[in-house]
Amino acid sequence: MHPGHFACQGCGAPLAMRYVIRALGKRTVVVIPAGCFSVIQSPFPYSTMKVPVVHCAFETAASTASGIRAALDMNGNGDVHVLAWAGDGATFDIGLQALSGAAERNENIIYGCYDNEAYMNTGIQRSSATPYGAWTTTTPERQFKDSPKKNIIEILAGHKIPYAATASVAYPEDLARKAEKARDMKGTRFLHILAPCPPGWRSSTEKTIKIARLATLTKVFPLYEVINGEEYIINVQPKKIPVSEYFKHQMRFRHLKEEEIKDIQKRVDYEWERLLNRSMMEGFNNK
Ligand SMILES: Cc1ncc(C[n+]2csc(CCOP(=O)(O)OP(=O)(O)O)c2C)c(N)n1
Ligand code: SF4
Repeated sequence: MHPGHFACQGCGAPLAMRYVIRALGKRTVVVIPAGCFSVIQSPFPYSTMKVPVVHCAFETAASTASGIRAALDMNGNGDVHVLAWAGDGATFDIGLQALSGAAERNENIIYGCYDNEAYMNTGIQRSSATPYGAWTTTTPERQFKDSPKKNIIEILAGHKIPYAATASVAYPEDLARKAEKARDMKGTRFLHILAPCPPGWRSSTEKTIKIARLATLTKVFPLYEVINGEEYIINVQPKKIPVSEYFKHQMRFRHLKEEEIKDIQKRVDYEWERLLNRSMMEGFNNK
């Protein structure tokens, strides 16, 4: 990426892109649906990317990427990577059908979702990636989001794609390694990258990395890989830090009462145990 992009200060999304695009290299086409990254990348005729970019309709990141893949293959450009790069709204909600179709066909594309846990570009509306308990402009305080964050990795793992992984801008070496691993595989590869958004999370711009790191250390956003939908590998061991430590830096959780935080802690601990159990099982193909 060139300097001079249009992200807000402290935005996690361009950081995530820098690590991924560096790993993929210049022979890459990037597909961007509507969302903050359409703006971050910059308006036509300017571009902060040093590779070709195709802007597409909100719900079509995976289908556009599939089409570009087919065209490149027909023209003998099989070595060019195709990266779909979408927010959580475009991935978890409105583009899920196209993504599921591409994953089921095992299209030879890399799909990166920078997850800022809401529709940020249109003013912080709730998405299905918004965590339980969070404030958004469509979930006012005391009517906070009362359903859990959709588990997108489980959904992708259910398609038995070769590679699905979570990553975070707070762990750049891990993120770069996962992007390189995805680069060197074929088929549908999915990267789910936590990318904090200071205006949407109501956090200080300088705390982006600290908050993202706390998400992993508190087990709220574990870092792991799923190979062929079966083999689970945990990459970072969390610490015994309560979720309240993660919440306290973000005003979007400030209305939560002690009891509510206790319930969230129980859920987070349960999900972690479940993930741990899965990581102890051997993949079906390894047996
Ligand atoms: C079909 C359709 N519905 C709504 C919009 C308006 N819209 C543009 S960007 C956006 C939000 C995108 O959210 P997300 O995918 O989470 O990305 P972020 O803005 O958070 O980066 C919306 C609702 C649109 N462009 N197309
Ligand atoms: S609103 Fe959030 S996601 Fe969008 S550019 Fe600003 S910090 Fe980044």
